[in-house]
Amino acid sequence: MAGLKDKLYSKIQEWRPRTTRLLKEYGDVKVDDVTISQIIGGMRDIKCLTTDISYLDPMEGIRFRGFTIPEVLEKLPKVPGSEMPYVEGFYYLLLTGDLPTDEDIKEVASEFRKRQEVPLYVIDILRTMPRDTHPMTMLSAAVVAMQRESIFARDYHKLNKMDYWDATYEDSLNLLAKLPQIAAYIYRMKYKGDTIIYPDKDLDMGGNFAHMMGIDTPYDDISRLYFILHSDHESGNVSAHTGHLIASALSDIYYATSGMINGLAGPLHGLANQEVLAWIQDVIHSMDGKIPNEEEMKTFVWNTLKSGKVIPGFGHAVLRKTDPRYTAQREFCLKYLQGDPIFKFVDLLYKVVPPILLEQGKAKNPWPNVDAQSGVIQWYYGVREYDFYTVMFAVGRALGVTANIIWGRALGYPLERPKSLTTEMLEKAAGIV
Ligand code: CMX
Repeated sequence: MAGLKDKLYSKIQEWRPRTTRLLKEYGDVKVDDVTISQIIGGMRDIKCLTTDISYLDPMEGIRFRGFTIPEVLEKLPKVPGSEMPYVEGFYYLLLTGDLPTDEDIKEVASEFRKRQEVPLYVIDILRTMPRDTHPMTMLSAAVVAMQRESIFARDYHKLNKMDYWDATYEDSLNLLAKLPQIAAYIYRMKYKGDTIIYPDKDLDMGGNFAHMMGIDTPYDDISRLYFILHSDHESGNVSAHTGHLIASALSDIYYATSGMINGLAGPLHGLANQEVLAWIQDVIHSMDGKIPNEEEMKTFVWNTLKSGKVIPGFGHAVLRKTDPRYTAQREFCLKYLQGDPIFKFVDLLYKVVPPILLEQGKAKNPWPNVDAQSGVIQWYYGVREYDFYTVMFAVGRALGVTANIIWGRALGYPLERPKSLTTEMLEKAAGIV
């Protein structure tokens, strides 16, 4: 058994009694009340999921295994000559809760390298799809097509429940190793005249992705940062929760990840990063290429709101302050993108949008989220096909979703099955019928 898997197994064994004890001895302890507005309103804030991979505080933002984003970026070992950590080391942290050594990272990188060859039939499927198919549809189709590779599905009838996590771990590593290549393949096939760049087995995950995209440094660091920042945001968001829900039926990692990708593809979730750039381009287009000044920008924001649309990249279901994933990317922009017109535009939005959302009085959180800033960096480094942005979000999100599913299986989380009530039952509960 390899080092990471050994370590993971010993962590699982340590953890299992905690979950068992909570369930057996304290199963009746009440954690939350549920109101009608929560039932009708998308289950906001109901405390009914558990994960140890990440925790989202409304004011502080995300912590991965207890570490804030600045801590993760500072403490994880860096790729030599780069400012950003290895994605491989970050995955080690998500899985085990421990910071990896250089040796640990080498081992994860070598596992990914061994497993990175994409089956030819996946390429055939992608090539058969009409080229104007959305890249998220292509990614989702590629992932679900690989379901036949699932070790968990193949061995399910032979497996002991206590060992489900092991086959799920194998499936996860097999899938994660291939995702950057599938994503870059979609990009080069769809937008770069089919000029495919094959992987360089000597590079780390982020470096290899940049290489296969055909974009020079510091795009390798951007890719590392991007995959890390987008990896996990607790379990309740649409993509993470979809992955968890599908996996709870003991569907394998391929089914769960494909479903996760479909949830991420919605404009209120991951697709917002594409929407931000599309919205900015619309504004610039309607100004004949000129960047609007502050007053003009305010008018555009109000016009968008008055037309009944949301301002993409702003607001959040949990956060109540500026998203630290936004801040981490903004810091990168301040260093590398000073003077870039689109960055100036986004910066102006940061100034203009929150007071307008506050004045409008609807959004509970007027501050920017991760999607407000990520497209700008991609645009600057030449990825101007903004419908591709969510694909990179999905590659990152797969790190968190798979880590959660492996742990869910290890701790024996059951089928998810909340209870529904009828409208009349709610009216009765409210005492109005
Ligand atoms: N622009 C305009 N109105 C907004 C808004 C925004 N950016 N954010 C919230 N609102 C509105 C909501 O549409 C809602 O209006 P109605 O009462 O008319 O339905 C009201 O304010 C209250 O919403 P909320 O409780 O503050 O926010 P939700 O939890 O319902 O939704 C989110 C959260 C992210 C979907 C919402 O803020 C939004 O639509 N933002 C823009 C899209 C976006 O950037 N999504 C990406 C989020 C990060 C990610 O998942 O990738």
